[in-house]
Amino acid sequence: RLSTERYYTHAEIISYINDLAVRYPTRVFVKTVGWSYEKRELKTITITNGDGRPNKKVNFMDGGFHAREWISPAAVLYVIDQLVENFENNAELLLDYDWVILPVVNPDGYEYTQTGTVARMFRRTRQPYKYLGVTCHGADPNRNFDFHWAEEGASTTPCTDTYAGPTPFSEPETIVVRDLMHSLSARGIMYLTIHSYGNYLLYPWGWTSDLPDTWEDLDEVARAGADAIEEATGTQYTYGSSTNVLYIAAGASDDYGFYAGFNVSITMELSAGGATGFDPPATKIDEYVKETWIGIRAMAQKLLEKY
Ligand code: 0X9
Ligand code: ZN
Repeated sequence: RLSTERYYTHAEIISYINDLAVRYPTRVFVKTVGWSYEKRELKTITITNGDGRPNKKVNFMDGGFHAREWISPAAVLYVIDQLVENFENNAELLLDYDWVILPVVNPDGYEYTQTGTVARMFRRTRQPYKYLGVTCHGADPNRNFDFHWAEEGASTTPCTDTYAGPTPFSEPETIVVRDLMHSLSARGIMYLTIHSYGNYLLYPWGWTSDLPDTWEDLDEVARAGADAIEEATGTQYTYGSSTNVLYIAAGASDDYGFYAGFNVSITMELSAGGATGFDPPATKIDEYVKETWIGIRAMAQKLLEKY
């Protein structure tokens, strides 16, 4: 069973989902969907109720966009654990919906931050870029999507944290997410991307302060998540459009997923911890992933009513 007492390496995460697919062959399927710049495997786990009905509606979730946000893959793994190992208590979430989950979008960055204290706060991918004679690694994968790319809240200078990349989709990792989105969006209900930190539930748009036509539906889903978490734990989540409650930033995956056709698109920013906010001690994992699941479960329940 999944451990919430320590952070997993990328190799352990891959083994964990492979093992679930072997143990639950009728309900769980894994698929290699691409490779990172440094040739690490990008692998999805699809969770179903095993009834074999094809082309159900789908929720697509990912984690590990930003290298230093270790609580994100941990929380995504806990969602997987609940949907698979605690299936009896969550069967209604899987009756008419499949879940497709990519636990680590940026494994090169995730592994790099595990190499020492200098690397610990690294955010981007690891593809090298030359700038003024020096080599810096990576673009911000959450500024690299081709929707109002680099228009707002992004940098065009390599070596900066929010570097949008030399071109949209310059990073192999964001191409993989884009292609998954387009392959799923015809039946896509929710795109949910897990980040840290700040306790936010953010919906489009992030490239403009304008709200989408369906913003009241997005607000209702986000509010369901925030209310459930506060009621269960007391932790307060702020919800609203990315631009209006956090900051403007174009080229992010949430806006792209919504543009690609998912009814609902949410960035969830989890609880802070440690010295920087991005480094909760391992003793906090269990508490944080459980409060996250309460919110995700409540949002998924709300979707069943609405879509
Ligand atoms: O800036 C980001 O990419 C996200 N925050 S983080 O601290 N995890 O880096 C927020 C993204 C919100 N979405 C948009 N602005 N589109
Ligand atoms: Zn992030």
